[in-house]
Amino acid sequence: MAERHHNVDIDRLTRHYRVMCRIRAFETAAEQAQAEGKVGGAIHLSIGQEAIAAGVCGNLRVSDQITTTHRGHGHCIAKGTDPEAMMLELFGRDGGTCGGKGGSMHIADFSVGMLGANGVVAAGIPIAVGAAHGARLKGEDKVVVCFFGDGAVNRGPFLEGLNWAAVFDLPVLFVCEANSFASTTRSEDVTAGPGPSARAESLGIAAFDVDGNDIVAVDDLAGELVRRIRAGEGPKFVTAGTYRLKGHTASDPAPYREAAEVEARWREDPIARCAVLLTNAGVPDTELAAIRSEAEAEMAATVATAEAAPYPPIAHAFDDIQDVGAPA
Ligand SMILES: Cc1ncc(C[n+]2csc(CCOP(=O)(O)OP(=O)(O)O)c2C)c(N)n1
Repeated sequence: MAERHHNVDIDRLTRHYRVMCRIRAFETAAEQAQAEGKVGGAIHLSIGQEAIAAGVCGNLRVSDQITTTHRGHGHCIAKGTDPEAMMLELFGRDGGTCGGKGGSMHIADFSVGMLGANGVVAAGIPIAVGAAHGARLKGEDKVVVCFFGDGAVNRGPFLEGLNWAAVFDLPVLFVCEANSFASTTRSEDVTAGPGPSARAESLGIAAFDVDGNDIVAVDDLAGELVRRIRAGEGPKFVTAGTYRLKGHTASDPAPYREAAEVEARWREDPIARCAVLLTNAGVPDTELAAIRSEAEAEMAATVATAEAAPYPPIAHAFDDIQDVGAPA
């Protein structure tokens, strides 16, 4: 496979490779655990989209913040959330990121600036903008990254959030993961006009398109935009082209698309492309294989821990729940 990058920073790219392999291994382990009936509820896999999470979050500080979606495992791991706490959460066990009461779509870890996954499409957008506005009011030096899918651009909060960020010049990087699908629908069939970036530009937000399966391109662009946002240039927008290699949920066989299409897109697997770059730069295959097997062992251990862990104590069932009072 021909790759166009030659001046590779091997250490940096190896770090990205490791992050991507850890995301892939976590999701493969979670997929397997769900197939075995060990994980309840829907899980949405970001397999094939790992370069966006790794390339963007690799440019953030722990004090920076992100919001993500129902398809958020990769963003959590790339931002530094502990995969063991995530797996405990998927299994509904004590010690999970939300005490085992939230599941895959509600993983949150404020300790590393992960403000939350969100099952409501586009709902993370105003949360990210609000976090950025809060940081501005408190005088904090913080960049907030908002990840969402190409289906989210057709919901109202997209317009509201982008408009607010532009009006107040807030430090937000919007990252649209254009994986070609919104559930069982092709995004292009339900999206008017030239696409997500044009919508951002119509509000005066500088927007950039990038190959989201090219880790070096994502890293370079995110690095530049995070620097510019931190320097006070206001919000920026990225449309990262990618492809959802798995079904909408882990249990969706995706009969609405041809197997040949999916097979062709597997040839653009961002992890395999990254491995080619590292190999061409002289990194031995044994080193890459070791990174992959370490990631697999790490995630297998999280499954073992989760299976053995207790469920949350019944006494905590009503903890962390908003008390809105009894109905009148
Ligand atoms: C407000 C709202 N409408 C509909 C749904 C059902 N739903 C869940 S995921 C999804 C598709 C989202 O597509 P996209 O934003 O592109 O993200 P992707 O799943 O591709 O990562 C839909 C319609 C929802 N969760 N929330």
